Amino acid sequence: MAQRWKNDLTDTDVTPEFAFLNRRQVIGGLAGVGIASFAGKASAEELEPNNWDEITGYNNFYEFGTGKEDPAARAHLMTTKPWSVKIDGMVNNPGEYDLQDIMSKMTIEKRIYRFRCVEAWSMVIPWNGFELADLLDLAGVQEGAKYVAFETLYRPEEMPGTRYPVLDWPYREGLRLDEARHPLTLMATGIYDKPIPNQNGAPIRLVVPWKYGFKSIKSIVRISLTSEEPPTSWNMSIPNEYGFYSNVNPNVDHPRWSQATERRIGGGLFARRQPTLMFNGYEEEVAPLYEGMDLSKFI
Ligand SMILES: Nc1nc2c(c(=O)[nH]1)N[C@H]1C(S)=C(S)[C@@H](COP(=O)(O)O)O[C@H]1N2
Ligand SMILES: [Mo]
Repeated sequence: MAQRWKNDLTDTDVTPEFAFLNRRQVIGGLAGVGIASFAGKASAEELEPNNWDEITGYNNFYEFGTGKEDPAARAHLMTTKPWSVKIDGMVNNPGEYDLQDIMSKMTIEKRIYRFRCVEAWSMVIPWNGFELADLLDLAGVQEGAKYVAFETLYRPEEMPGTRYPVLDWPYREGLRLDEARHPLTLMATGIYDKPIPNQNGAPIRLVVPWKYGFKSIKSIVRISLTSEEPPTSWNMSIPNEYGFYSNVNPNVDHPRWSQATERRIGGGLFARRQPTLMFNGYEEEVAPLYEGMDLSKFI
């Protein structure tokens, strides 16, 4: 298995929000996964995380409405305790996994990732979480499994947005198994060392930083290993606009807008748009996953 991708914050077991805020964090840029240390590498760059209010006040979570402020206003309606994740399909140890139980077995790390929404806005978010690969190992992936499918909680009485058929609920996403096992792929359980707020996908959500934001499915209740590419909500809804892969790619425009640049949330009214990076800046790490694929076809 590939070596862990390391960018834990340095000085700390307990990090209050101010420590996150007052320190510029180093991220990124390993010369390929498998190199032990990243700090000081030429390709490393500094990222300034967005603040708590930006990260928790401007969200997409259509189960609570389609407005960017709907999740912050309504997601408190969702109850997240107790929480379990059903893991099924092509695994040796299928079952209903209690979240506390899962977390006690995982290594919780800090990761500062760029986040790029398909609507051409972006943020930088300091997550806490564990690698999906470790959870897959716990479940025991069987030979022949090629994809991982995810489902969000569907509980209409707590999710006013699901009264409308904007998407075919429950929200569904999927990854190829090698994408799912990539060390950048995180199951996030915290932000700024606090539990993830409901609007950001409590109590557990996926984070795939080189893909458009909609792949990072929130409030996950089911993970299934399959041999066939699983259906995904946005692809089912608008197939010519949203493909299965949805890698961040400034060279392939969305049918209705350019993907060449992005607006960093919190940059202020007059902030300049910034160029979008191939694979959202994680090209060195993830380009090998797509060798030989025509990325203008496999959108
Ligand atoms: N269940 C669910 N997950 C979801 C969404 C959603 O509507 N429902 N929206 C996606 C989209 S489009 C984006 S951009 C990100 C937003 O994550 P954030 O609110 O933490 O920034 O969540 C993704 N995950
Ligand atoms: Mo998005």
